[in-house]
Amino acid sequence: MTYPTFTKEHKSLMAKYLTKDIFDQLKDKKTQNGFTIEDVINSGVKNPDSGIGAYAGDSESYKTFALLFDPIIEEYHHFAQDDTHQSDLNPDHLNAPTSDDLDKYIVSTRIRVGRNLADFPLGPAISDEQRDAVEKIVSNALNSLDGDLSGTYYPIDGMSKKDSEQLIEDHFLFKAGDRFLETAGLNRNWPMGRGIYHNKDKTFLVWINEEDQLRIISMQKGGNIKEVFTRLTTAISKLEEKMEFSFNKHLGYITSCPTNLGTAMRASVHIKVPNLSKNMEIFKRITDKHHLQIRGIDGEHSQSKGGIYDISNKRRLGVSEVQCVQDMYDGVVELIKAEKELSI
Ligand code: ADP
Ligand code: CIR
Repeated sequence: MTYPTFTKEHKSLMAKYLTKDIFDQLKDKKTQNGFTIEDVINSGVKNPDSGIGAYAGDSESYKTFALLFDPIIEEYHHFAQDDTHQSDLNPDHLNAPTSDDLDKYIVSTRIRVGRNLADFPLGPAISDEQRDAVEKIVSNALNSLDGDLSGTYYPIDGMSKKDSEQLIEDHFLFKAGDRFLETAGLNRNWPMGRGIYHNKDKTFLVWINEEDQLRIISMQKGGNIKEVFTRLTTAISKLEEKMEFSFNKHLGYITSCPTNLGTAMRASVHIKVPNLSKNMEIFKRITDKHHLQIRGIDGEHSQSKGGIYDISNKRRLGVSEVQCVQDMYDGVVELIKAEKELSI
């Protein structure tokens, strides 16, 4: 492979840090799963509007291609190479009292973590057989859960179009990967090996073999953030008894996209803030202060509808899971205060 042609349209951190010199040092390297620098950067080269533009094929990619990943991780997470990751999944450490305001402005709350199995490559480098094996291991483990977490696994292959469209519209199911995931190799052999597990009330869900092998999700209507976090942490520890997740002390939980490393957690609310949406400067000032990201309500790269936004933590690495949720909670309380002031 030769050095890619970057235009001024290429805005990703990958395009910023992949100099010709770094490229030359990486171009002949390969991980044990055969992942190369060409595979790492393909999504960002083909999609100039990528923000990050790089994916890992296995945990080894983060070491083999560290000359590229380290500066990306450092800039995105403000996390230096000698820092170590902190984990805290104890809901008692979260200060998130409920209130009428939270329930009034928050339409729904969702917290997810990404996880991958220690013994398999990540999605961008996994083979069809390995992906099917992951599906089997994870769905069997899920099917043995009981109580509030007990539910059913639904493979996407064989699901009716009507059912899958309804689940996507209701924010429960993922769609086939967009052009970013497609060029990262994450849509190969779609929809085989992919599926969703959920309990009866759809408050506990696990996506299998999307961007990560597991996306463990706790969600419900309204603004009881602590209840959602507590359900999630219980589920994580039950699953940890049944499988080993890919983890290292420096980068935390290993994920295919470097933005998810560490806690791999995104804690979000769908919040109705029509006045703030007309005052983006105030909106942005508050979200920046609390390290939050604003997304549309149909997921990443989507638009807001009816003044409802998806607000979530941006920090994931070098901060604990409790801190991720605390960032979101504190920011949301301040957003609601500002929204109320603007409505007077
Ligand atoms: P991820 O959270 O896995 O990084 P997305 O941003 O694509 O990915 O969101 C996945 C789905 O979850 C989308 O359908 C999105 O609308 C839904 N979602 C995210 N946050 C919430 C929330 N607080 N309430 C309801 N649905 C949500
Ligand atoms: C980009 O670089 O913009 C896309 N590859 C998405 C990056 C954000 N990460 C993610 O959704 N996991």
